[in-house]
Amino acid sequence: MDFALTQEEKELAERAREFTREYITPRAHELERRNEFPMEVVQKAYEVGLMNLHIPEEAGGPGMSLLAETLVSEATGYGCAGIATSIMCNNLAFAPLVIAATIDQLKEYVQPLITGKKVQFGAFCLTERKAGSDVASVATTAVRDGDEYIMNGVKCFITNAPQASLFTVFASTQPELRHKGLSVFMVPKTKGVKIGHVENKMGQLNSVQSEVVFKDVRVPAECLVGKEGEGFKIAMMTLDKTRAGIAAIATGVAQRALDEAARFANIRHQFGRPIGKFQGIGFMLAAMGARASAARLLTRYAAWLADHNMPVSKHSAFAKFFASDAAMQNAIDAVQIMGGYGYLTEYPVEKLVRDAKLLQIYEGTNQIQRLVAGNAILKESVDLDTGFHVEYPGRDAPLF
Ligand code: COS
Repeated sequence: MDFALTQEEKELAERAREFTREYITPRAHELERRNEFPMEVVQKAYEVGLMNLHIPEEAGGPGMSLLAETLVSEATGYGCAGIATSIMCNNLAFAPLVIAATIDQLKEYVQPLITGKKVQFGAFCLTERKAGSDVASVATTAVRDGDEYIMNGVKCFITNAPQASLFTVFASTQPELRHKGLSVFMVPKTKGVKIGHVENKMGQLNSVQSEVVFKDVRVPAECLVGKEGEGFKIAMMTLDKTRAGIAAIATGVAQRALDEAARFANIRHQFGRPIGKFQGIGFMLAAMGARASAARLLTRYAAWLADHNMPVSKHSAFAKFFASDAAMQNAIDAVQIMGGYGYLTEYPVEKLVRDAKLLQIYEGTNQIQRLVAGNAILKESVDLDTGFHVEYPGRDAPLF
């Protein structure tokens, strides 16, 4: 595998890093204290071309790769995981549409949102109070009525919902069929769509999550994406791709924790020398560096597999759980290395701990990722007599 980035990817990554240095890192703490959606920063990210990268050219987007998106998410995640989530969330909202909508649907419903002067938002509405990990338990319904569907239900923990003008909603068209009865709809903000309770969180305060209430919403039948009953598979195919984006934000957090800890370990003197010169600290820095690098490699490999239309479930699960665990561990280690200073809110690392925790939870808990990866490994298991894979989904996929 060639690890070199293309010229376009290098330029994009540099633009994202510059943007982060100028607009995110210096303001992340101050914005966090306001505890509101960081609209000016996200608007700027939109203006400099860091959003909606995967929308195909035929629908007005740049048609870039998943790898390109991960470069932006790592760079912005380095500055602030919450702001990175706010910037990245359109990727999640629009991914099911890029996967399963027709070009005409994309042109009509997505293109106007990504080509204006003002940034606009989509929101991915899957989770409900009683349907988190267990997607098949979605209770929101969409009942066909002539050339419309009538939608009822309540979604929760929906990122960017208060800002959104288009909702990608997973609803049951045949509840008795459980996962085979789920369908996906594009729902513009219209009569009957209301924002409910806005969540108060421990971290990622620069991103906003809320309930979305659908009460007798009349959704035109043309807003059904794919066919009735395809919603569960579309959700899984979406998450297979977007989890690399979370892994990328996590890589940014893991790297930031390392950089802050290393800087401190160089300048903080105790017992007549920089504390980094003590093996106890040096070994911690080494492990933190290895974690950040491994997280980056797993993330880019997952994105590369998806970009080459190869099976990606297992590797996006690896990337998501490994990178977010790395972010969490590195953040905790950075606080430890910085001692009392690490625990103070005027230093950046306590925020990394609070932000990293959510990375282990959203877009599928790390336990769900291990379940997905474990199941994939069982399916690929090798017949010890012949040496052939029993059921290997990607014979052409290069081994990592
Ligand atoms: N791509 C395509 N199809 C997939 C798939 C994938 N990655 N994963 C599963 N499917 C298909 C299966 O092949 C199966 O198809 P059939 O019914 O035709 O046989 C169907 O989907 C059901 O699969 P499975 O039995 O594995 O589903 P489970 O209900 O056991 O759930 C998990 C599987 C737990 C992995 C899934 O529900 C999940 O990812 N949950 C986490 C959801 C999540 O991330 N929530 C966070 C909120 S989103 S921000």
